[in-house]
Parts: sequence; C-alpha cells; structure tokens
Amino acid sequence: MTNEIDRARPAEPRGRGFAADVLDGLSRPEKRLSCLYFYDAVGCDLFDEITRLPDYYPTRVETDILASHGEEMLDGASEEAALFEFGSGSSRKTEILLERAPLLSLYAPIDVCASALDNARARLAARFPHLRVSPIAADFSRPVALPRDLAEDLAGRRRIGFFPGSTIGNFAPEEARGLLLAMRLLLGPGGRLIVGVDLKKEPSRLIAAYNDARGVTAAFNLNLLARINRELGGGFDLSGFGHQAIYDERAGRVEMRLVSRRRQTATIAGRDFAFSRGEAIHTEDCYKYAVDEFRAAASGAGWLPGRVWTDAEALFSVHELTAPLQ
Ligand code: AVJ
Repeated sequence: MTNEIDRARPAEPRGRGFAADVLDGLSRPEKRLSCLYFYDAVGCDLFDEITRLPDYYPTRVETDILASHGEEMLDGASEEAALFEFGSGSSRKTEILLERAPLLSLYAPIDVCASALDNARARLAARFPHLRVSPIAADFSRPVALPRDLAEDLAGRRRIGFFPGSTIGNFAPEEARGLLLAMRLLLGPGGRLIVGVDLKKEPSRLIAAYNDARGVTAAFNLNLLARINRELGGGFDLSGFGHQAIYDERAGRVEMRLVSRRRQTATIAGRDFAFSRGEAIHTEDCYKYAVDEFRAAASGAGWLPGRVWTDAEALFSVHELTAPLQ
C-alpha cells in the first residue's frame, strides 16, 4: 500500500529538494527557509543537545508524562498492533512506551534524520529482541512509500501512531489539520494517535526555551546557513547573522529568525542574495495550543478526542485521539 500523507502543504518552501527550496525561500520578499532543513547530521546532534537543556522544558516534561501514563496510553495494544512514529528522532520517548507495552512487535519510525534512525534501530533491537523495527527515512508530512515488507507485515494489524515532541507545532493551523487528517487515514478506522502538544503559557518561559542561555538554539538556527555553505557551496558569513526567537501571543506561536547584522550579500549556487541591515530570514514557527484548542483542531480532522495527560504545571499535554470506525 502507499500511505496518504499528502495533504500537508506548508506555506514554507519545502518539498522540492534542499537546493530548490533554499533558492525559492531566499528569493521571496520575506525571506524564509524551512525548519525541515535544520536536520542534517550536525543539526540532529544540536537538536539532541537542545532536548537536554535546562531551559528547554518540553522534552523533560513530556518524558515525565509518558513515564507516568505510558501504560494507559497504550492500553489494549496487543501483540498484533503496529506502532508508527512521526518524527522519531532518537526514539528515546518511544522506548518508554515500548517498556510499558511488551507485546507490541512492530515499530515503524519515520524521520528525516537517517543517522538517528540507524542509532535508534540498533539500540531498540538490542533492548527489545522481539521487536521488528522498520525505519523509514523521510519527511512524514509528504507522501511516503512504505517498504514492501513493512506493508506486508502491516496486514490485519491495528495501527497506533505516536507523534511526540510538539512537532505538530511546526505546522500552521490549516496544515496541522491536513496532517492530522492524513495520519487518520494512514492509521485507519479504530486507529489511535498519541500526540504531544506544547501548551500556551507565560511568554518568558517560552522565549527562554527557544533562546537558551547556552546558545545551543542559536547554533541550531545558524547551522541552517552553515548547511547551505556545506552542501550548496554557499557563501554565508555566519558571524553576520544573529539568532532571534520571539513569541507572537496573538498568533500563539514562537517565531525564529536569523537576522542580518549588517548590509551584506551572500552568493549561493552562483546567485546573489542581498540583505539589508536588520533583514530577517524566517526559519521556524512553533505553535502553542490550549488543551481545548487542540481537541477542536483534532475534531476538525475527523478524530475523536479522548484522554489528555498534562504535568502539574500545565506546561505540556499528551492527547489520545481515536479514529472513528467509519
Ligand atoms: C522539534 C518542532 C518540536 O518546536 O520546540 C526546538 C524544534 N526549535 N528549538 C520545537 C525546536 C528550536 C522543536 N520541535
């Protein structure tokens, strides 16, 4: 079978390949690069470092929620169920779920970080000998061809999706709805989706999470320009750009940008891109939700919102969604 995740079409330049998307994004009146391209090998390592920062609460808090309630989240998941994960990264959170659902025997992680998938597969295979791991190196928001042996192994299994980390926040509301709908179709009638969603809160707390004291998020953001230099023979002078993270309370999103410190020109693949002093490249949006806002968004994509787990400070939420039987 082929999966049907083909409805999410971010407004950002994404999906035509790194070179084409970069040239498109830098040619727009409001320069923009897709956050998808943060994740080359260097970016994956930097992101992993972000998840361990004191200022970056989402990973720590979501991990605690999974450790406390993971068993309930997967209750009824039998041996025959298959677990899909969208944006699996290191699969460390998944490991918490797998420990609590010893009967789960098939795991299909989807991620753009091929190196992270390899490491995760090796670690999980050693730890859960009965588990079949079928990694898919792809952007889960685009149509993904399931490997033939995975498709065969899926026949007759109930499907459970795991979409942690508030990755859903990288999609604008309309795109998020399309993505949730596509996931519902992939997981099928009676399928379940466990999705982690960062909550609206005090702006200072949000800004600190995206502007950490150690500067790792700044390095993560700037790595996008370094990657353009490495892979596209770009001529960005990294010292000419600064990291910016703001919270737009009305839109309910953190916005990250790279701001030009001076007037300058960067040549990429033989094309010149001029920057005025203070001109920004928009690199990421991270939408935040109230619990009921997310439930409404899920309903809009045809899901039945179910249980919700949060931490005592109401920083982060994990939602259970169920696909109607018909
Ligand atoms: C991977 C999208 C969940 O939005 O918190 C972290 C990415 N960007 N710090 C997030 C990110 C800057 C992260 N997500």
